[in-house]
Amino acid sequence: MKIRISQEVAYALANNLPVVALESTIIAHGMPYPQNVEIALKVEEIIRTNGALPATIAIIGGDIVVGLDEDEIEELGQREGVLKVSRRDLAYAMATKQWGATTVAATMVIAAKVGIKVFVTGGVGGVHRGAEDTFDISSDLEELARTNIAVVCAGPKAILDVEKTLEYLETKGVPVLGYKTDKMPIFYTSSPSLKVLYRVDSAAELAQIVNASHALDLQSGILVVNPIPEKDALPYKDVEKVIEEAITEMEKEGIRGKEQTPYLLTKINELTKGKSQIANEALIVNNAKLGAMIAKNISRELYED
Ligand code: PSU
Ligand code: MN
Repeated sequence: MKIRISQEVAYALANNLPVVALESTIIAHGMPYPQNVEIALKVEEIIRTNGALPATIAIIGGDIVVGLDEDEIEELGQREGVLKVSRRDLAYAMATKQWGATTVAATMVIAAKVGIKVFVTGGVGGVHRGAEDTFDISSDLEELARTNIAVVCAGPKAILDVEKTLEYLETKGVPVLGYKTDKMPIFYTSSPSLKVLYRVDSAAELAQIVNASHALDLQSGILVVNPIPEKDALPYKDVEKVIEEAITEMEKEGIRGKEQTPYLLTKINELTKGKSQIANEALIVNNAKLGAMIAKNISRELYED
């Protein structure tokens, strides 16, 4: 039972070079094979070409691995029975020597432990629609409240109750920073009515905010929301209709708990005839670029100070 950090990531961390953490639930449970592996590798490459080092995080035979290699990503993408690991599942997955794909929450825990300050994903979990009855609130939100790392995403997933998600983040003291936008991005699209907390127009400024948060030892995270590029976005009304249909189906089938998010993402992909998957790919690539730029600016400041 151990944490294995790849050689290049360990070197980069020891020398304050820019590193960007990546989650693995999106690989094992969020996208179909083989697109999941293609996208995971593409995202890594984009982070490299933008001057940072990617560190995909997962659990392999009980070991926490920071910086999966290509073969490991490939296996994670097609292996059966990979556990979806959030914070609560970490110790169990390690002790029972499982393969586990880490959610945003679990990836934040590990990334922060090894000293990574920037983490890129597609969309974060949040307060589910109907949470007033089900209490279904992703532990991603709780993790943002307790772990200091900047999470770059395209907003909360559109399947959620975004307004309640923002209220929750406000209560927990988590800033929601819009990259070059005032409007709240919600994954495949933007909210017509909800706003971000602050608009920030450069990666350099985002890096300063991350550094200030560490200087203060705030012990809570930062959510950077980066809108999907306009050309790849799906219209809000269409997305809403499809989501409502998918949720109705999910309720009919009695899907609950941690299965809900993977179920909905797959269903929406079916209902949009693959368009949501294409949007998902576009937004994560876009987030990877921004994450690398922020990480680079963080290292630069550390050197100059
Ligand atoms: N966004 C995606 N695909 C995903 C997820 C988010 O496009 O697979 C995953 C993330 O790993 C996130 C998790 O942490 O879904 C949230 O699951 P839940 O709602 O059960 O907490
Ligand atoms: Mn849940």
